[in-house]
Amino acid sequence: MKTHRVALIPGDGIGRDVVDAAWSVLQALAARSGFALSGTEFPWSCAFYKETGRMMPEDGIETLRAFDAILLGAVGWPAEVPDSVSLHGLLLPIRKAFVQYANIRPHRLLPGVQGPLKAEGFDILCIRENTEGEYSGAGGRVHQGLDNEVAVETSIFTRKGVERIIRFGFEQARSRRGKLASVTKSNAQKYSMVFWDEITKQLAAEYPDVAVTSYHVDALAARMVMAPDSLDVIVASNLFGDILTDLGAAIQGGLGFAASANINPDRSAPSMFEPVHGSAPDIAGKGIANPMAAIWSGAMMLDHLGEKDAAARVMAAVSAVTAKGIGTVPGKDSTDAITAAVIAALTT
Ligand code: GGG
Repeated sequence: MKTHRVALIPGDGIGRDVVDAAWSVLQALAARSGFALSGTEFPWSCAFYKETGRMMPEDGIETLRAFDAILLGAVGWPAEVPDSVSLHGLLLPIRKAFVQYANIRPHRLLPGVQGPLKAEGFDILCIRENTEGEYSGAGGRVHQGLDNEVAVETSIFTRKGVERIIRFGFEQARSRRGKLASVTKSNAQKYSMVFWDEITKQLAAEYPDVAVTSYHVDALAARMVMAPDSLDVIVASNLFGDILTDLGAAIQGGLGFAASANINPDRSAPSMFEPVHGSAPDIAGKGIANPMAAIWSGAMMLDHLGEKDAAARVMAAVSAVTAKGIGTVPGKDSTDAITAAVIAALTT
């Protein structure tokens, strides 16, 4: 029987609750399917940072390389550890080291979930560039604490990085409804974003079957609210993708439903699966975190591992549960109750 080796990083806050939930759903499914999942847990988190001064050990990346996939909960919190430390000490190095350049974030309304808009057919796939751009970590500060203090943060856009993510967007659009929205702010940012627009145009010639439109990010955000049905696949830079997918999450009923996959399309290293949400300190430990985003991320992991039927079964179970109104209203059902309902739905 095939065994998939998964590194589990619950992280901080509700990360623990939602990874436990997703893992029990995946295990329940594996037991009924023809594969096994072995999980190895790593305590890398802000608590780990407080003990060791690092978000993960020096050889953390090499340790993870041995796995088929990574399932991560959330990072950030408690507040003594700056958010920039948790992000730049764990999440971003994993995405960069394993060339997980495509962050795939599906936004659609699950049955029974009431989003804030009347957008019943809402179904957008956001492809976020995940290894460079505005989150490159290049910059510095001088004259700290003085009146003339300066902070500089440089966005890095490479031809290789931009080409591969836009190409990925075209491929996704081709496999869906054939529409691609390429997002920039090239009227204001005249180097990197103009470069992005140029590459979009160049690649468009290779995809005559895909209708591509370049949008400014502000106009695209408005379109997501006013005319969501006009959109199919969105491809955006690291920062713009991060922001637009919180908007997408809101439209799909909240961050509790927003799943994501950090994919290494070449499969030269493990990919990582994580809910879009953060550690949600306000509800941490209360047992009411919505595990749907983590369970959906787990389904994306199964799909990536080649267990396509199993992935579809997880999503069918999730849909059956939300269709009954379970897990659709924040805080109404406990994490455990939602998880148990999804597991029960796997067998029916
Ligand atoms: N689920 C992972 C997590 O904690 N996300 C919070 C966050 O701020 N992520 C930023 C990013 O995805 O780049």
